[in-house]
Amino acid sequence: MHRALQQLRHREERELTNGMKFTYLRPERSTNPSLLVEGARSVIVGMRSYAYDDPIVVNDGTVRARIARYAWEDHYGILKTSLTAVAAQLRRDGHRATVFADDNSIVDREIAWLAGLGWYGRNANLLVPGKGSMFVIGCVVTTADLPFAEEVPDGCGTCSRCIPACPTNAIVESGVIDANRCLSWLLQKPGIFNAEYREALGDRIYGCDECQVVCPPTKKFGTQPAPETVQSHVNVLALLSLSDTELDAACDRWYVHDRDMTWVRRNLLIVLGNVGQPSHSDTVETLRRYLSHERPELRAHAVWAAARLGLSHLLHTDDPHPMVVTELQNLPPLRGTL
Ligand code: B12
Ligand code: SF4
Ligand code: SF4
Repeated sequence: MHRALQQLRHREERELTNGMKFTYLRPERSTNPSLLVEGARSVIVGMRSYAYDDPIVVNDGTVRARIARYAWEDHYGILKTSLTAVAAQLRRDGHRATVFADDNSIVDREIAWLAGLGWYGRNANLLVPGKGSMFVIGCVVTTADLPFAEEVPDGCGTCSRCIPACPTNAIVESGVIDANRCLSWLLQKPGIFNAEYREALGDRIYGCDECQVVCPPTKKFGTQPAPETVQSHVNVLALLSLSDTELDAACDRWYVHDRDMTWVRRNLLIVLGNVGQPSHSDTVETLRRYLSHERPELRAHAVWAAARLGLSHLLHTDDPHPMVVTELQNLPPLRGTL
């Protein structure tokens, strides 16, 4: 995994990581499976498809926010259960075996690439030939001696559709994402959401699928009907009215920094500014509440949302907090689609 280690360091040097920790926290460890399991000889990689068709969503006038497909259900949990069965069998056969899936212990795509499961797309995702990239990845690191896999050749060819399709131009080179711009990271990063990318966020509340939904090999293959239990959208105003405990339970599958619900509320306020309706009394009441919220980060994003919806008369122009003052001095233009 020498290439992955080099890339992790290189991206830090180029300031493309924007505070991400994940596999960047301990690069030597996340690129060396033998540090995870003593005497490791092989890694078995498993992938689970999340390429569901769009579920039917009835337009009942509620303000909805979109969840990226990988989070429509607990794909990691399901994958881990399967890999745990593989690990249990390896242990019965006398080997050591430990399961890892999206837990930052190992660079999952690189291990899947080494296992011959796919190629790296220009959108940085690992694509399975004939099935595309909508897969989550997990693995079992084991002391069992298993045969080497063969490398899958590049399948992008002359295509480069994902690059201009990214709403924030975050694909800065083939296979390289700038986390300063990637909406998927900006939604997870704590603090003020960079104003430059708030409009581009649209109605996304968790993750972003744009560079995958335009990808011909991903679009063309591998779709399957979504089970009725998946959650593809959330109700913005309903979530904004919940207590922290209720909101935490409503988004328990999402990665939220320190489980601090401020960041989920912040994202919901931006979506409200992007797709909410100023004529709805619920929208006005919600913004009123957040413009007086005790957290200045939330007052700041409520200022942005209210101004974008043409509700500037709600603003407290005398709010002294520097975060809010900055927003008041840089109000966005009225949303074009009102
Ligand atoms: C940090 C992280 C993120 C960050 C940064 C993503 C990034 N591309 O760097 C953020 C939060 C933005 C993110 C977003 C997403 N992520 Co993410 N993320 C991770 C995490 C935790 C670590 C990734 C990592 O270590 N990157 C390090 C860099 C160095 O690796 P890389 O970007 O893949 O770089 C490789 C290529 O550049 C390649 N390469 C080198 N030279 C060249 C040259 C060419 C020409 C090419 C094409 C490639 C290439 O080699 C590098 C590695 O050696 C992993 C889980 C894990 N533990 O690994 C999940 C993971 C990568 N994410 C995943 C998913 C599903 C997503 C999203 C689709 C979720 C969403 N819908 O929003 C998006 C996709 C964004 C994108 N286009 O990459 C899956 C990917 C599955 C797959 N099929 O590829 C993973 C593996 C989680 C999992 N276990 O399933 N993610
Ligand atoms: S996930 Fe979205 S923002 Fe990030 S690179 Fe892909 S299209 Fe761009
Ligand atoms: S859109 Fe084209 S270039 Fe981008 S990952 Fe898919 S096949 Fe590769």
